[in-house]
Amino acid sequence: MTSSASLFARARTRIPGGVNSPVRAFRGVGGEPFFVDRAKGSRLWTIDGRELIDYVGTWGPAILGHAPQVVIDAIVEAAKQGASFGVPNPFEVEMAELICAWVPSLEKVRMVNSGTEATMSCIRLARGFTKRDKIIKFSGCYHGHVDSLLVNAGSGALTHGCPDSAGIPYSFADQTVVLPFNNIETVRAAFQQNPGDVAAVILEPVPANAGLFLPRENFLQELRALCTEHNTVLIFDEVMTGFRVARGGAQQLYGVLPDLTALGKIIGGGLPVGAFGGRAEIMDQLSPDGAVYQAGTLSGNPIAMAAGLAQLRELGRIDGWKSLEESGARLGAAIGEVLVKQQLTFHRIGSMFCLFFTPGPVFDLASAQRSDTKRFARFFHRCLERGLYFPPSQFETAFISTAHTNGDIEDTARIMREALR
Ligand code: KE4
Repeated sequence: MTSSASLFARARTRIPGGVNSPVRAFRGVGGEPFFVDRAKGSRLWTIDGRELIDYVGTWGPAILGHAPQVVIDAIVEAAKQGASFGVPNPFEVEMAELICAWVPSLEKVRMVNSGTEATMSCIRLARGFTKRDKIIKFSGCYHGHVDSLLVNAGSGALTHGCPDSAGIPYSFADQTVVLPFNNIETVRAAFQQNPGDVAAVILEPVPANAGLFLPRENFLQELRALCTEHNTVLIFDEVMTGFRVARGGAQQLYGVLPDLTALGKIIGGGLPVGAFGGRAEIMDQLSPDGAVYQAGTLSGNPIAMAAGLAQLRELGRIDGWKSLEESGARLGAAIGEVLVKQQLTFHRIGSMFCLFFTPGPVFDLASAQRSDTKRFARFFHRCLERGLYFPPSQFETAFISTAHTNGDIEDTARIMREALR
């Protein structure tokens, strides 16, 4: 009988760490990962026969829950026409038109195959457009495994205690200025110290890879003003928040328009998709019209486009953001009392939430790192034993889907209270 344990032993023989992405290895919470047999709606079933209420949602894409019928049907229909063409296909045009219609700052967009490719392309494009080299990012923000951005990163890089990854030439890291999030004075100073040299400022408008914390009042607005003043490209990494916190993402919610936006996760309906877009004046610098090269064999893949279109259209049809906010508020209310008693910090925006094991306040990486990660690990495993699957790290964010029922939310709150005893 195949078990998660036997599969993981085999995996470790042929896959580094036994996983294809580090955070899945449970290093932040101890123990070994389980293997999934199948998933539907708010549920995962492990190959060991366990049923779990899932709050990882494949790290964001499963906003309608797992295997929504509209997405499965779209994948099957598209696959019958062919898996990949390397030739323009109609789905690419429909996806570009939908994304530009929904995301306020996007005049043009290009499809890629991951969030990492999206942010990497934004950086190169900003440097090509401005003919400058320096990049400003914020500690704790994670933008995928891009060489110039894996500097004081969040997510797995943080959990594994190697914020500055091996293999990154100092000359790359040297071009990246890392500042504390929510501190506009340090940004102002960085511009003064690098006059006319900053190509871009990149950030998660709502950082969710060091746990979840929110931009302080006017922080995003002041960043926007500084970038405009210095002719620097403002890049919002909305790989996580795009189509999640609002139809138009965080830029719609906060009313701040970046020059470029990186997208991913939800737009693939579970298939590998990323995208980046923004002002036409900048996007038109891309090959074949412009001098900034960027390419991809599977970019705009028809099956991935069909899946993403089906997911986004369904999300719009049901106004998913309204029910996601209601579910998130219901969960927050149901656990509010125990959080106060135990002096824990619960952050939520729409259907994204994080429970920090610290009294708080949490507003940047340093304050997030005051969390008691051992207490988090104990909480994580107590929840898992009781059928709840949260992200296996204090420095990640949980996701509610439209498939999570009121019953799921009530069960979740009950189990969380038990696990916190
Ligand atoms: P991908 O290359 O993993 O598709 O996207 C990278 C990325 C970029 N920007 C933001 C804001 C992101 O959150 C991510 C990826 N998020 C992590 C979860 N924190 C993906 C999970 C993983 O690395 O396995």
